Amino acid sequence: MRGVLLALEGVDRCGKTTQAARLAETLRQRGHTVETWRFPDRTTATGKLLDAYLSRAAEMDGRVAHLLFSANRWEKADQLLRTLQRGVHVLLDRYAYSGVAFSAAVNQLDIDWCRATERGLPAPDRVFYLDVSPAAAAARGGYGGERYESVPLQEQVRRVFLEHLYDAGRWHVVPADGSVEQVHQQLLPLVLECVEAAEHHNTPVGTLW
Ligand code: DGP
Repeated sequence: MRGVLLALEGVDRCGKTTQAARLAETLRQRGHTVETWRFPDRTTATGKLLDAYLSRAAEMDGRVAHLLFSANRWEKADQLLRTLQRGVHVLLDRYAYSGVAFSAAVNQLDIDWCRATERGLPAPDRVFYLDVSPAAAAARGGYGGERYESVPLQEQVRRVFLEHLYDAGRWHVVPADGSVEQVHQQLLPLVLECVEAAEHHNTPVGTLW
C-alpha cells in the first residue's frame, strides 16, 4: 500500500510546523511510518537562493522567485513519489497552495500563471488549512522579519487561499486559534481517517490540478 500525502497550509505562524511534528509523533506511536517534509526546502540549490530572498539578502523579480519556489518543489517530486510508494505517509509543511497564494498575493501575479508551474506535481490526498487570522498569527511570538511577515500581506494571502484555492472535495479548513493541543485534537481524527482509508483502497497518487 502506498503512503498518503497530506498537506498542511496556512498563513505564516498559523502552527503548521508544530502540528506536523505533533501529528507525526502521534501517528508513529500508532505504528505508522511517517515523514514530515517542509517547503521551501532551504538546503537545496534553489532553497539557498530562496533563503537569501526571504531574508532580504537578495532581491529578485517576483516571477523569478515564484519559478524558484516551484522548482524547489519539482526537484523533490520524484523522491516524494518514491517515498509514498514505499508505504511512508508524508506530511507536507506547505506546498503548491502556498506557492500560488503567496506569489499571487504579494507580487500581484496572475493566479493562473502561478498555478501553471505547479501543474503535474503529486497531488495531496487531503489539504488541511489551519485557519488563523493574520493578526492573531502575528501576535504568536511575533514575526522574525522575513520578507512576507506583515499583517496586511498575510491578509491578502489568506484571501487567495480561501477564495481561489479552496477545494471542497480535498480541503478541510480547521480553526486554528486554539491551543496546540486543541488544534491537534481537531486534526487527528481527520488525519487518521485518511490514513486508515488508504489501507483499504490503494488509489494511485493524483496530480495537480
Ligand atoms: P516558512 O519556511 O514556512 O516560514 O516559509 C517561508 C516563506 O515563504 C513564507 O512567508 C511563505 C513563503 N512561501 C512559501 N512557498 C512559497 C511560494 O511558492 N511562493 C512564494 N512567493 N512564497 C512562498
